[in-house]
Amino acid sequence: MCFATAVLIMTLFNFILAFTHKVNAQEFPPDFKFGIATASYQIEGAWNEDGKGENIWDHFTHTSSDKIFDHSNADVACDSYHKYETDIALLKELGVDFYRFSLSWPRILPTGYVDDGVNQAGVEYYNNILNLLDQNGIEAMVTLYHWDLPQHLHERMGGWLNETIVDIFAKYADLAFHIFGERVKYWTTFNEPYIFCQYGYENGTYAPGLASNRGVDVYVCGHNILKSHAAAYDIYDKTYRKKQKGKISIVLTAIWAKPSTYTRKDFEAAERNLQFQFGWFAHPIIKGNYPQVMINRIGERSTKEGFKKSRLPKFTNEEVRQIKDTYDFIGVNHYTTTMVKWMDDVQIGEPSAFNDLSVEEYYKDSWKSSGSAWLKVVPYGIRDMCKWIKKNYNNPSIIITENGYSDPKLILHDFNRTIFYKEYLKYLLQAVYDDRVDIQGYTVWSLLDNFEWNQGYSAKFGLYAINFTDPNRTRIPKDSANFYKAIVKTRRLK
Ligand code: GBH
Repeated sequence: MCFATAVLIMTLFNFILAFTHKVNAQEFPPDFKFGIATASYQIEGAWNEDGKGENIWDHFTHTSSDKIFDHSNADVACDSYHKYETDIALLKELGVDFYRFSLSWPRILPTGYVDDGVNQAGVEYYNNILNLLDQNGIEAMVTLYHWDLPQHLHERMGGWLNETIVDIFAKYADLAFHIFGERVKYWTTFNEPYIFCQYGYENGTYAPGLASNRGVDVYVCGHNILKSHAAAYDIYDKTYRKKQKGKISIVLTAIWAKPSTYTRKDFEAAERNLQFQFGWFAHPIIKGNYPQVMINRIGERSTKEGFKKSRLPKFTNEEVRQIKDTYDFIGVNHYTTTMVKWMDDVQIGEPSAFNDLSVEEYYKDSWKSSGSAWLKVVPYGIRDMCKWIKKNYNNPSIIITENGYSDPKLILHDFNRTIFYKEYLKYLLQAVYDDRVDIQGYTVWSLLDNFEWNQGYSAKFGLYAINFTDPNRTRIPKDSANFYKAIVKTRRLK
């Protein structure tokens, strides 16, 4: 064989190699899991049926409907309390490996306290769901707390602002593990504490609507959440893990922060933004304490403001030991990206979490919008976020526990959503193959159009549409449902 032919063959060979690599890179790893998510308050309805206690969102929507965009509430919502069989049939249709849903604490414990008695009808409801999932070969990923605190706890003892909630939550978690744990593969304690502490106790835009003690309560909330998480993890670890063989962790807000320019200052601002957001919870759980930048900045500002102690509470050494390493994976909710720009520290005056952070945030004009002002379509953000977590937090196992796109109205031919998923998954695969991030699964938010918190029913995230004036709450598949179904089935993007 002459030299030229050999070169030609080699080139061809290399080309084929590169090509098959590209093709394989479209394929999800063999043990990668696909799921879809909901949350109790957003879908269940039946807000006062069969002994369920009131939760802070029932109370908030009933008393402050002006804070909800369309003045709506989730009294009926998707009526999933009565239609769970239909919902599970949809999961079966999609072919997902797991279903992520949350337990309504006051449906199980009307006052929040185990000692006040268990509501058997509530237990039955979740038993039915878990049994049906099991019969259909769908794994359960269960969130203990997706924002619907028993109203009684809020009124009687101050909810997340009172340290004694740690023990109250631990008892609820223990009960849930005991009753449901045999059928639960993944537990998560809290969904996005960054959001509910900030919106519930600093801005007041979410239940319980407090905004009277800015820069203080928000951190107390976070502190008690971290201790409650650790207590629940410890109980699972000591009493249930061996027998039930599940995994347990927490779900964190992960909005990617891109520096405005490639200057040291903007990099520092973007990094600080991530530390005040993701690091606030990830740092204690993975490394044992709050990010140093939070400790320093909140400490310094507190002193200047005349506080005797930092507004950011301190963990004792014992607490640091208890909180460190309380994760079997990290749950990552990723939707979007913000641009972050350095700015001079806000002058000392009224304390606030915003002032503690002191960065400027904006969206790029070129980013496509969705039905939610905060949700811009920035597909590469999911890859950069995962890479950042790998680098900063010892390469943890990651499960994307939420990712999704909203339409402003009922759209069945939801082309934008399909493109959204296609693009985000493309970058997720790059994180898996090119950056070697340990991503074990992916979860679509959400199964159904549902009650989108302060946006009411005006933002629609579902793969299945619901017309909320239809008393039957009929579920109608969107094009994106077929799209996701194909991905789950073929385990590949193209
Ligand atoms: C998730 O939070 C939640 O876990 C889930 O329940 C929710 O349905 C889903 O996202 C979609 O939003 O009112 O303009 O100030 C994601 C983070 C935090 C994004 C609150 C919207 C309110 C923006 N969300 N934020 S605004």
